[in-house]
Amino acid sequence: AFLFNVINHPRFKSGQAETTFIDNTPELFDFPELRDAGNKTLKYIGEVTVNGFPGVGKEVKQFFDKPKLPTNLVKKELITAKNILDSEGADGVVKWIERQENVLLTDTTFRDAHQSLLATRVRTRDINKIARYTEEAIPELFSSEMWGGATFDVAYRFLSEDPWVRLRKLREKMPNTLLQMLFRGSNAVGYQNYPDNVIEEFIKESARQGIDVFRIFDSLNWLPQMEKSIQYVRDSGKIAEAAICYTGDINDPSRAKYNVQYYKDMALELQRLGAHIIAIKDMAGLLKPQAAYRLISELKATVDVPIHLHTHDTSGNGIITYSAATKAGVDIVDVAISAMSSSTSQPSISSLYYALVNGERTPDINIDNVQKLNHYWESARAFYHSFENGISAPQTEVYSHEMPGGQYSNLQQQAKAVGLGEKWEDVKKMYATVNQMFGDIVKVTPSSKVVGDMALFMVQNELTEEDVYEKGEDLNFPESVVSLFKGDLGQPTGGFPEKLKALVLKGKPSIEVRPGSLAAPVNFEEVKAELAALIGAEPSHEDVLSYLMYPQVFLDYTKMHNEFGNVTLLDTPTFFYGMRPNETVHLEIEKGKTLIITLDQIGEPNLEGKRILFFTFNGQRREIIVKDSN
Ligand code: 3PY
Ligand code: ZN
Repeated sequence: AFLFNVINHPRFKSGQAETTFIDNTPELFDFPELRDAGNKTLKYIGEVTVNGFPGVGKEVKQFFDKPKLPTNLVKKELITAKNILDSEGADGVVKWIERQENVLLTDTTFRDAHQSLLATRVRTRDINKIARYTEEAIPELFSSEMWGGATFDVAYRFLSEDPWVRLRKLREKMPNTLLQMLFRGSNAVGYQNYPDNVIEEFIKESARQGIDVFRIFDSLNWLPQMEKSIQYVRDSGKIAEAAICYTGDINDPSRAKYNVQYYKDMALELQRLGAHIIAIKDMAGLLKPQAAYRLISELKATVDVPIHLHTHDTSGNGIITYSAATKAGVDIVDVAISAMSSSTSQPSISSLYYALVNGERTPDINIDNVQKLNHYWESARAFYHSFENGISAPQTEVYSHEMPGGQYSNLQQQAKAVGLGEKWEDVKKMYATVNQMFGDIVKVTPSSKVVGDMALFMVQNELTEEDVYEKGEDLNFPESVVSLFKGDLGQPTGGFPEKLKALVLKGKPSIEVRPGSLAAPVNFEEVKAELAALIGAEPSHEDVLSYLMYPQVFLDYTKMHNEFGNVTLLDTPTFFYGMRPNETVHLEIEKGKTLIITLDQIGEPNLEGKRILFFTFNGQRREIIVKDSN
């Protein structure tokens, strides 16, 4: 209809239409769909302006710098890892990695960095804008980690955007970069176990839409939970990177459960199961420099596949750890653009470069190009200041509580929500106690969440470890704890402590087999029909997969989308903080098609607390009524 209005417009027909014709001719928007889309957008802006963004609350919108896109990047023609995958397959990439003399890099800026610093809130829009430049600036990257982990859930739940769209956009913008995702083994991108055919379909669809490297882990390092995923990735012709979660300290004799042999044995098993690459996933940042040197040396001598190291810089030791690992022969390490690095995120790409420059195995990157990307992120990060986790200095305490980088701020929020904000120090200590009570387990999503839930439960009810053993029969343990001890997340190394297990389960049955082996396969056609009935439209295959992962979250997202339209087009400050009176924002809905919105005035609330917001929308007056819930 829009195009029809354009071509039938007298000025267009007369051949006088200039390029700004659409912008300058507001009556073009005078038809139902656009008016409707416009009203939905105004409704969203009105809602956020008056009531604030959920979880952030009402905030006066600041003046933000516009993130500057890089100019004059030094371009380099080369055959990238992605080109090798496309021409020679996954085994070709493995051989390519082995031929490299310098340490290779994965850039986590688009995934783990913001998951660990900004509660995963970075929007597709801000990633998409810098994506093409990132590929141009650092074509030497092994990969860009840009999907999976918490990004999937958060996109739908808090950003009202479709994570699949993010994947497709980045695939288009970065055709020559390996795109990498974090995959929670049998938990896919969720917090529970899914039937095998859901895992298989999810991997196939992700591969089809653009994922090249799947980093697969299990939250208890239990191999049966990883085996199928590795196979499905191999079957898709993509790279299966199997991860070993790192916990404890291989150089600390009091943590003998997770000694070097433990990691070597697991690496050998993963190689046997078909891993193209083995990752050491140090999700909390516990791998100390000397331990890194030892671990990487021993692994390199044990397995034939490349080793990829992932850490978090929480303790401030990240660069030293990478430097030691590089000396020991690690093939790839995970870094982030400086402005999105350090603290609970990955170490900085630039710091690592300078730590290794003029020496051995210096990463092959153009540091000036990287600096230009950094300028963009310095400004873009400011948009998200409300989601900062408040950690601005190294925290060596992580060596005691062992909380993953991505969990810290989440658990802090959870603690506040149940009134334990003041007792945060106690919660952290209790987290370490619970870990020991559970038998010293690997703590990463979702097992880390269970440890966190139990710690909150104990602090809230003022229970010590002894109290739990004494009064356990009368205690109503959190749902997630019962589920863990039932075996729903699989089996930890050495099994569960029997005494606690009996108190938690209170006679309920438990399993020791792989939960997925008991789950009936999903009938996709049936689920599709069910979903179609719920949303009143034909869902795509990826919608069905998303609905299977997160039924309620997906339905809520659909509802939001129907109510407020496509909010992903809004600039980020407007999305989070709404508009100031007399402010004008430009909304490019398609190339060359821009909506111009001015908030003229915010009316006083009436007796029911409703305010009228007066807008000018492409030259026309619009009024939106919003209930002020403050
Ligand atoms: C996730 O599963 O989201 C993680 O980042 C684990 O470290
Ligand atoms: Zn991580």
